[in-house]
Amino acid sequence: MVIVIGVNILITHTDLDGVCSGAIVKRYLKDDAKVIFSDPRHIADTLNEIDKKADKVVITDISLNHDKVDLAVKALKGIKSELIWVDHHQWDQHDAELISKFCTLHVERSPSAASLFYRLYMHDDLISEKIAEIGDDADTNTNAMPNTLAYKLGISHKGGKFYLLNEFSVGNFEPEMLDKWKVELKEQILTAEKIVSKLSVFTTKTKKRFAIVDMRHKNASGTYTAKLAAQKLDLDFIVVIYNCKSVSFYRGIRDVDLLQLALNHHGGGHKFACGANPNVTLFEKLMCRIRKNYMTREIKQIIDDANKI
Ligand SMILES: [Mn+2]
Repeated sequence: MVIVIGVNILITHTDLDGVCSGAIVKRYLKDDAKVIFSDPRHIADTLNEIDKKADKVVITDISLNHDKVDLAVKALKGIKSELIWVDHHQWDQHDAELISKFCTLHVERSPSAASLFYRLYMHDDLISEKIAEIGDDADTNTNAMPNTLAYKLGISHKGGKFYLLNEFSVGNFEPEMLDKWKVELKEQILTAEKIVSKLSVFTTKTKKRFAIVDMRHKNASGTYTAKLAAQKLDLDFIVVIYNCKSVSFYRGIRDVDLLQLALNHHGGGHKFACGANPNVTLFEKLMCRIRKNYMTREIKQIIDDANKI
């Protein structure tokens, strides 16, 4: 096991809101923090791997999967640090009550975890305000600010998350890499348009229109492609297959509550943007490697369930 040592430790989500949250936390911790990226499935393990005697530990933009609660509690019991956990996803109420016994837990509705942390701890800081604005734009998938999509692309590259978090934390919103990311973004937008032009539209039991977007082996953004599909094809929601173990659901141009579908398949998130973590057997894992569009049993089940929405 790798023990991560630091005076302060900051654990945040792997998406752009996570990067924005982390950048604000870094300012809050006066730049003195070791950064770790994690997610709801791995946070309990992450907590088990950090230095138990760090001064402060701050977690942002990460909810806790229900089946990892015991493991998380076990880790939290051993941590002697001051612990702050700020998140804007939907938590099981009982889980939240339990976890809040071991740390300062803020779970509140907010467009992004970045803006929630900003309001709670950094509301006098102008740079944090600007970072929080990017977090909101990114996590609501509005992408109306000029660089949001380019940032999203940038953090998908190796090292991109650490790089952008550090640049944001010192108030640099046009880092050197940005121009390169913008060029690549143009190509990805063309790819997304091609994918959308080939999609079929399905209709659920209650006459909701949806499409299945298979992003496996494609160089484009799933959220961007989903949004484009919704607009062009008048969709209520979109199912995006990222890989055999990760399927996400996004609201289209009307509101559909998709969270139950995610919860039924080992996932979580928000009502309008959430994800499932389907199980794969050893055989399926192998098949997913051999055949690029292989449909596992649980992914088929997810699509069946989506048809019933
Ligand atoms: Mn978020």
